[in-house]
Amino acid sequence: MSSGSLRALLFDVDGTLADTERDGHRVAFNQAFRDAGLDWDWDAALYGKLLSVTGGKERIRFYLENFNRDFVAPADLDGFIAGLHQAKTDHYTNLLSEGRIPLRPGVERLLREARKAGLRLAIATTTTPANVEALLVHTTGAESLGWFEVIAAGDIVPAKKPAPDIYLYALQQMDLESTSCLAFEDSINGIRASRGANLKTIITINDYTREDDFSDAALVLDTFGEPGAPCHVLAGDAKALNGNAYLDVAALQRVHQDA
Ligand code: XBP
Ligand code: MG
Repeated sequence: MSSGSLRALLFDVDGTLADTERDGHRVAFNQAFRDAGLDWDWDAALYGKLLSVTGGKERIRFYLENFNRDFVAPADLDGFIAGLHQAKTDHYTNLLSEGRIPLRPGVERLLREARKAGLRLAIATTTTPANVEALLVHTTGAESLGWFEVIAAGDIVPAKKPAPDIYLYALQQMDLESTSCLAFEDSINGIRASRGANLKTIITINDYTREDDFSDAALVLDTFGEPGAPCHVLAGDAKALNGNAYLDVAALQRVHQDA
């Protein structure tokens, strides 16, 4: 099924590179609501429901339409949501600058190994570009922004995940066929997007996504794993890990080659 060798890796950000949603984005949304004098409070359980919609502005609108229908919206609803979302982005990037959200286990190791092996790297995410930059700068350092040939993020495509557009955009920018790449995702909306772009996909689950349907994934893991902090294969062929308890470039090549 794969054509030739593995050439590039395309990474989702939220939930995949870092566990950002419950203690990052959610907290920042609530801070922005309080700043605006709103009594809205998205607890961890409600936020899980709101995650069915990707994109922060889209998520606020979904909340109003489904969970807060009594709210009397201002005439300029788009402008109101955009203002709230800008405040949320400011709070979120501040949280990241305090070093509150680390990368998930094995992420930095795998990125470094992939670079050494000559694999090309890209990001394909629905989150705002400033959020991706802040996460990278405050974890792997400013220099790591340059590790990614393309950072495809936010409103750069109008249709967010589960639409495949953000992946198609990244592939087009890199002038690559989907069959020479692997995607890394953590959620049902994410894998719909990556598979919609015909990308073989490796999943790492998190608390919000462990019940999602990942039957279309090449491999489902709890984390990328580290030597000394083993990962567990939840679905797919455990032989892909070559006897290790972590994902490395050899394992990626094996997943990519498998029909
Ligand atoms: C991430 C998202 C984003 C973030 C919030 O989804 O849905 O909306 O939760 O970011 P994925 P913004 O991991 O599938 O890309 O508020 O900047 O939109
Ligand atoms: Mg995600």
